[in-house]
Amino acid sequence: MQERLKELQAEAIQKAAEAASLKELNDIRVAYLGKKGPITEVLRGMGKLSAEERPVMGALANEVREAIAVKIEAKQTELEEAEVQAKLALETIDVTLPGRPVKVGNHHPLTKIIEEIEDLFIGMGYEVAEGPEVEQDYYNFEALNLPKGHPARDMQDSFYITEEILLRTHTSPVQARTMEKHQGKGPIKIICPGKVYRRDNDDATHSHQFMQIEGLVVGENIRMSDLKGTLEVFAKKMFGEDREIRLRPSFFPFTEPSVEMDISCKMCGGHGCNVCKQTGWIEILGAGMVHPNVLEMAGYDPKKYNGFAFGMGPERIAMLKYGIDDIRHFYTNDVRFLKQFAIEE
Ligand code: FA5
Repeated sequence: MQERLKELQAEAIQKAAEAASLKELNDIRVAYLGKKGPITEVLRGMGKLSAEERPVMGALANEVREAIAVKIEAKQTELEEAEVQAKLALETIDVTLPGRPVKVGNHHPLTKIIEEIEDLFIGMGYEVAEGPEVEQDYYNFEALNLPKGHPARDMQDSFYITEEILLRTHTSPVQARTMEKHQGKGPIKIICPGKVYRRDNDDATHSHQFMQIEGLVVGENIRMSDLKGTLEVFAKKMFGEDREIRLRPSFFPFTEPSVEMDISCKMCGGHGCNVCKQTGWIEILGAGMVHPNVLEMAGYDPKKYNGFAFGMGPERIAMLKYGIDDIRHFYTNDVRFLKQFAIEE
């Protein structure tokens, strides 16, 4: 029995030393030290021994168990350490390798153009004002000299929510709101960028939802020449000195006199194409001197104050500036289109 125990000890220690993995080592532990293991088996036979031999054998069995357990434990520490080292070796980072480029987004071309226009006007002393997209009929039309039933309301086909509430068809209601806030006193110089909505059929230059930037100047002795000069500075800065600009007489109920400004079409060099509808020109804004009725409704005395206003479409400006042939590109979010505007950031 003594010999058998010694044999088992040597065998277990040998196997533990050769174990190549923690799993293998655990199997050895279970095999030799477990309840169904050979040492337990040997101990079961102790009943046949004499009273003197029994404690001696018991002590030896415990020694053997202890020796095997110590060896297994030492091997376990060794294997665990080796496992950590192997993992570390696998995770070694070579800091000299070139990094993988991170995909970075860029500003939407419309955001860029709107910020550029804002910066230009801020540089001329304007402030940026905003108003709600879901607007009252009063501010969108009535306060702009367009009473209910006025035929000129048909110029802007509207999305009504209730009889009195609609999605604003232009940014001009911000004019009316700002003037009302000033309670008829003092000068105003604002630009108002924002989204507007119309029941227009989508085509190369029309969208049912688009952006506008409104401008409003109110003060004393403001003249049509101030408006013309401002628009010229804007157009030359935006499109370059060489692009042609024209002002055409027009009609808006909230301005008198009214004009529209066109820029020569970049796509066809003025010869005519589907972007300019074969005219060689693209209309980018409407403008005029603020109608006395509009000033009066907002609390300004039209005998003392006057002003000018304009409203432009940044999509069309971006199309002209970047040579984009269809307004729908701005809203279909094709990354191949959007990425082209990353270069200039
Ligand atoms: C207006 O909306 C007036 N509120 C502008 C104005 C303001 C005039 C202040 C006088 C004083 P109009 O409907 O022409 O005007 O639109 C102005 C600009 O918005 C147009 O020149 C064009 O650039 C753009 N625009 C109009 N409809 C669309 C559309 N469906 N899709 C894209 N851009 C459009």
